[in-house]
Formats: sequence, C-alpha cells, structure tokens
Amino acid sequence: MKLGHPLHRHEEVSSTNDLAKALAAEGAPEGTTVVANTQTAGRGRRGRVWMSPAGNLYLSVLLRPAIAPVEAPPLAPAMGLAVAQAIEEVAPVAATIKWPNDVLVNDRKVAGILVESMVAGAKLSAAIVGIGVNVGSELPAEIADIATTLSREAVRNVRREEVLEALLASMSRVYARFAAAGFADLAEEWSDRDHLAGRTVTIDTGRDKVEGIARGVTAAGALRVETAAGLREVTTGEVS
Ligand code: BT5
Repeated sequence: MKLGHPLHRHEEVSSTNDLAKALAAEGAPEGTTVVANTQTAGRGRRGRVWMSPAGNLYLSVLLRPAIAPVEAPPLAPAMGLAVAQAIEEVAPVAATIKWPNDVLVNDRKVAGILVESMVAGAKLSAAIVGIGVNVGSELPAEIADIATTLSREAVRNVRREEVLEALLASMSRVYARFAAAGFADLAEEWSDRDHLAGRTVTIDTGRDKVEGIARGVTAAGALRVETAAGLREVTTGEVS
C-alpha cells in the first residue's frame, strides 16, 4: 500500500483531519491524503490546539485497517515510529518517541500525531492519521520552550516537500508491517527510540492516575509502568 494517493493539496484548511474525515465518509480509498500549508483550527488530543503557522507540514492520511476499534490505539505509536524514521532520513538528528504520540528531537517536540477513528457499527470504517511536523517556521512564543523545528535542529533549511516524501514512504512501510503483523513487529525498533524508558511518569488514563517508572512498550503498543503495586500496562493516556 503506497500512501499519499490521491493527494489533496491545500493552502489553508481548518484541520486536515476534518477534510480527510469528510473524504472518508464519501468513500475515499485507503491512502487518500490531505496536505495543507497552514491550519486555522489545527487540533491535538483532548481539544488541545496544534499551532499551525504557514510553512510547516500538516497532513492527514486515511487508513482502512481491517481491525476492530479496540485494536486502533497502537496505530499512534506505530505512526510515531514512521515519523521518527522519516525525520532521521532528511535531517542529521536523532528522533525519539514519547509514548504514545509525540516525536522529539533534543527533548523538544518536533511532531505530533492525532489518530481519529471512524466507527460504523462494531467496525472501524477508517482511521485518520493526522501528523503535524515543525519543518522550519518560526514557532509561536507559547510553545517556544517545549517545541523545535527540523531546520533549527539540522542547522539547515529543511524543505517541506522532502519531509512529505520521506514521511509518506516511511508510513507506507510501517503500515504494511502493522497490517501484516501488528505492533509486535515494530516494538523493537520503537524501543530503540523510547523517550520515556527509565523515567518517572504519571499517566492519566481517564479512569485513574498511574505513577511509576516507564519500562518500555508491550507487543501490543501499551506502555509498561513499574508502580509501587507492580507492573501496569497502559493502553491509552496522557503522560506528564
Ligand atoms: C498532538 O496532540 O501532538 C497531535 C497533533 C496533531 C496535529 C496534526 S496537524 C495535521 C492534523 N490536523 C489536525 O488538526 N491535527 C493533526 P497533543 O498530544 O494533544 O499535543 C498538543 C500540545 O502540543 C499542545 O497543548 C501544545 O503544548 C503542544 N503544541 C501545540 N502546537 C505545537 C507545535 N506546532 N509544535 C510542538 N508542540 C505543539
């Protein structure tokens, strides 16, 4: 499966995920991709804002994996691996992945991933993988301390198009492996880039707060946390 076909390019959109969702609802095929130069309502998880100044990369890829909705969570870390690989192809940097969905360079966020599932009955009809990569635009002051751009880290002018090309290729490779063998096939490579391993974390799962030391990911893409009460596996949540 070569993702990125058909490719819909826009100068400005509300959110590429919204356009991809609308295309999915109209029956667009797997691989359909929406790219924009800027977003007026870019979003992260849980209603957070994704700052989207012009010139960075904002894209959404429509996937139609043959999995149940409960099997969708590992798609985010899987795509995180694809983003990290693409970044390392275009820039001489080491990219780490902060479970479940952040990609960091030198401890600062350079890319974020938002996977939104579309469900029809008991089935997953589509998964929209939205990715924002800070390529080279000046970042807003609010995130200056926590975020960075590829051009800054690479100390050269990285082009949007080269990132897009590398990203669509790495996503295609990773997705093919995910579809064939699940996250298990990616877990080892993911672990090589695990930003949280060995760190003390607090995870808000929505139901409770899990505190402990991050001990890597499971074959199912869950985060393993060593707590005072023993090992816990967290499928989704917010890490702080
Ligand atoms: C994410 O959310 O990291 C997922 C971001 C996904 C963005 C893409 S862009 C294309 C597609 N269309 C959309 O509308 N969204 C997707 P989350 O883990 O909730 O992180 C959000 C937090 O990251 C914010 O609260 C800020 O602290 C920080 N942030 C916001 N904009 C940022 C940026 N440009 N670079 C780095 N960090 C940012």
